[in-house]
Amino acid sequence: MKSLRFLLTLLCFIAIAIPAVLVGQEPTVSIVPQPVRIQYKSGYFTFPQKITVGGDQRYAAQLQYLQQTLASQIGSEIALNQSSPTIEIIHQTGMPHAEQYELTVTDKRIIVAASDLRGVVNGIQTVLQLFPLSGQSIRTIPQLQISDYPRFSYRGMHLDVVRHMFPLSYIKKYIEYLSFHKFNTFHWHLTDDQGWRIEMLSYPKLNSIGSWRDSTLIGHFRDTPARYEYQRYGGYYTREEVKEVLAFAAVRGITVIPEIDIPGHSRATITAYPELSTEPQNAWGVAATWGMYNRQNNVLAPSDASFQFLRTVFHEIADLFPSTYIHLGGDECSKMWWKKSESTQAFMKAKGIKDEVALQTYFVDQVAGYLKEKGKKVIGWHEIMEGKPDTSTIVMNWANDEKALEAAQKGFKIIMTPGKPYYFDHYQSKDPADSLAIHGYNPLEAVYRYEPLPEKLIQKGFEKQVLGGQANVWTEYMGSPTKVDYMIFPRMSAVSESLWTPAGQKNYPDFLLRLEKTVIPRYRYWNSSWFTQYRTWTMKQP
Ligand code: TNX
Repeated sequence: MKSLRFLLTLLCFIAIAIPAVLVGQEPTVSIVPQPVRIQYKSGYFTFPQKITVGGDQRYAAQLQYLQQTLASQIGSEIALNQSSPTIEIIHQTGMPHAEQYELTVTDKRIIVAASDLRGVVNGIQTVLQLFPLSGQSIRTIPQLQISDYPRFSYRGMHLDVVRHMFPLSYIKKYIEYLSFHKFNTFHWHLTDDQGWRIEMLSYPKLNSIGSWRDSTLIGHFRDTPARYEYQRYGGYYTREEVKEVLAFAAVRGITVIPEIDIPGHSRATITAYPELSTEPQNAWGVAATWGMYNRQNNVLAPSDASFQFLRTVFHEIADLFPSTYIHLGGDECSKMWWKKSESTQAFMKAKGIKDEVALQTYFVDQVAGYLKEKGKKVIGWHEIMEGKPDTSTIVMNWANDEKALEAAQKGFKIIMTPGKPYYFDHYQSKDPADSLAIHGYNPLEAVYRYEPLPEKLIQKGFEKQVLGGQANVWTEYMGSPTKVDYMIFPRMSAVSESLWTPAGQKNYPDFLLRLEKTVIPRYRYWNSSWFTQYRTWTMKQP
């Protein structure tokens, strides 16, 4: 029996090693995002009968994560073994980069060394990519040494759970996607015109009224006449569910940044509490359609009631989420409501606020102050710099490089989330039969080739102000997890490499090979869908 097993192992080894030798290639590993440095050694690590994991107890939760994830991935049990584990996690101080890990594969062992939790998680993700998925017959890993750390400190993915809401299990799955790709931030867009998606203790009507809409637009926003599905739609994540997500994310090194979008995108809020609106007499209703300037709208009125509301709500959010940064939206706030509201104009006059743009800044400043009381800081969409908010605020730029330059010149730190090409609600093909999307064309190649640090900023010495980037997933046209998967994959894999790998080491053809070898099988393993025609739809398409 033993000799048969030996013979089988030998045959497997030959099957893998010989083809590489015949074509004169060293065996290589295929990792996304591409690590900073991989040094190959001669020889292999051959999987033992029983793989065990162990290591530094300050990373006990990550060890358990590795144990469980690897066990289900390879389809056999993995035990904890503190004395001589096959895969060991070591705490090693003095690594020069945050989130760095060093991974060593010898003939008998795999060692991950890191000096912080995210470094450990990043190392674990590389280990998971070195191992086969159940059903694959690989039994060896080349001996090697990987030294790896991120190019940018902020690497995020956003998800709008308002236009469509997704089950808690999918929120966790999404966070798993992020961790796998070595992102470190999940931006959770929790409120908007079409609903309020987080349980609030202080203002319960945000949930009993604001979380539900009577109907939902069918088809594209531009279609006339507009058609609706007349069915109550909505819901919200309870505080217990949010805590579950936060715990799940923490193990995986992911910070969750909640977004409460103010002072625009407030239809759900003013439906629940009309007294916060500039037109309280109006029966607003939670929005059933998309877009903002025409078919729906309204904003918060500046009043004692509104500021009391904002202080209480942001305090409640700040108490629930451990993240230092809280996102207050600030995008697309139509000024027309403030212009035509007598009480707003009176408020502005009393406070010496010169115009509606300054009023928007006033809102941002007030909320920043409330968050400061809780030791928190602000992120907002780039419209918040229409005025002059405090420069400890981070600007999330969804426009172009010019806007990034403006933000840098005003002294802000910036996260790059340009609509082109980091909006995944845009099409990834020009096939008229492709599944409905908002507009635009952001094919995989454009996403991969995009450089998150604009040349203009480098020339002016502002490169340190760009913290990183993020892709945004607005879900007007994504009604299910399957559709979200289809829109994010494989583009999310491309973003991960742009935010992690040194710019000079990016290589699109090589990325495609690694994608196909390592990542697409993972989508399949996750039972996730993805856009398959990415080799056809390139940047050259007219
Ligand atoms: C603009 S970008 C929005 C969202 C929409 C998105 C559609 C931004 C900060 N706000 O409310 O969903 O366009 O692409």
